[in-house]
Amino acid sequence: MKRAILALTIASLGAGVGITGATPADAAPAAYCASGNICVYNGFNFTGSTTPSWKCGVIDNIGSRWGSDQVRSFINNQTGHVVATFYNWNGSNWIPIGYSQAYDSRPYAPASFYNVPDGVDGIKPC
Ligand SMILES: [Ca+2]
Repeated sequence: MKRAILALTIASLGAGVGITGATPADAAPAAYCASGNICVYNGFNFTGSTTPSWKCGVIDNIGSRWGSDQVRSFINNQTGHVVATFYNWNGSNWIPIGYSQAYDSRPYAPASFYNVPDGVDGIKPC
């Protein structure tokens, strides 16, 4: 039991160091999203870690590489006023839960996108 508590404490300390000890290389430029992409962030105001999606007609499973239910802000920097669709994976199907028409920049994503199991797991950029 003592060992388990110690391991938990070390893990917690490690997480704290990761948050407070970010190097310049870890810090993404604020609100940068390359043209043609929709970029989601796990922090509000385009902070935290980010991942881009860009392939039209394909649901990009961001949950598999970046995480699920944590889209707190996003920038849709695509062209031509295309509409991106945000999806939740309900265990057997992709369910659309939100849309964004380019250009669109949301420092605060809808509350239904994060911290809930039905939050965003995938994005079809266009
Ligand atoms: Ca989800």
